[in-house]
Amino acid sequence: MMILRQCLFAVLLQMQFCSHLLAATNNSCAVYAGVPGIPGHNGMPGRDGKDGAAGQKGEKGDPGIGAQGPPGKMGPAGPMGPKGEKGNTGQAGIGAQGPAGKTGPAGPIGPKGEKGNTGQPGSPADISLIKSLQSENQKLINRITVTERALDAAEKTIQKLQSDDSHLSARLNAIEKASRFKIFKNAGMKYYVSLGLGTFDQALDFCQRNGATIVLPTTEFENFILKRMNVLTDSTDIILGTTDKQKEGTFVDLNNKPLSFSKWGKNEPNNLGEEDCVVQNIDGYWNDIKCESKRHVVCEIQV
Ligand code: MFB
Ligand code: CA
Repeated sequence: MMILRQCLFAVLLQMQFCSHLLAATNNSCAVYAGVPGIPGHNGMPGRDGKDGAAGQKGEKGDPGIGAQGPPGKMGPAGPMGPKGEKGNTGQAGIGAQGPAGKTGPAGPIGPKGEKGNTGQPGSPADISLIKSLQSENQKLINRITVTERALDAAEKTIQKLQSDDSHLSARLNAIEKASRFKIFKNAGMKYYVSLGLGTFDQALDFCQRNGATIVLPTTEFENFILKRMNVLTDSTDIILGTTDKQKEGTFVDLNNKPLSFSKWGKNEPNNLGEEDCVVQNIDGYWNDIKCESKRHVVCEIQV
């Protein structure tokens, strides 16, 4: 550092000297070149210069020798090779003893044996004992036969009683249901119960809620019993369980089956002003009426 200062100082002095000289020149005296100074020390390294322009492409290098790469993937199986030569015949094997064979068929009947010796003489046969045993045996056979017939009859009786029991239970159940109503009548295997006035739809709902359905006579007898009930209920009409809502003029029961019985009044059904429901008049004949009309509701309970 010290040297640097000294150099700088020398330079400055020189510069000052020169400037005086120059000034003097202008004032007209001759000046000669001085003795060159001592070369200075190298200056500080300059800043890095900008990268130079890219050089020309170099010569191609010799091929490198890289590390051996990993083994490649297993290639696909090659085609089936040609069939090999036939092998030599092996040594004759000695297999384990096989399972016992099946029992063979029966052999032919052997020759007749020699006649046996004569047996000891038996005791004299007790004919009466044999007859008595035979009689007892027959009696037992007869009793067994009678017992079997009795069993068959008992079975049939039991089945009948069971059947009657189920019918009686059903009847009792029906009577219990029917007896909830102020008026009920027995019509063979049905009970008719009176419920008061309502429209067809109300009749459908009332009856179903009581485990029954709207009354529909299927015979003259049932129609007659219902007519008798009509009189009892001082009603003029009883709603029946049939309509032709689905197809005009085709009356079906509540299971959509065609009617097996009907008793239309004169000129009925006449669909007067769209009549799709049916009532039994007090005279027992049927008439189609409007379904929203209110008439007497009677349900039938099937036994
Ligand atoms: C008609 C009948 C109709 C109405 C009307 C009052 O018979 O067909 O259903 O009941 O009377 C005349
Ligand atoms: Ca009518």
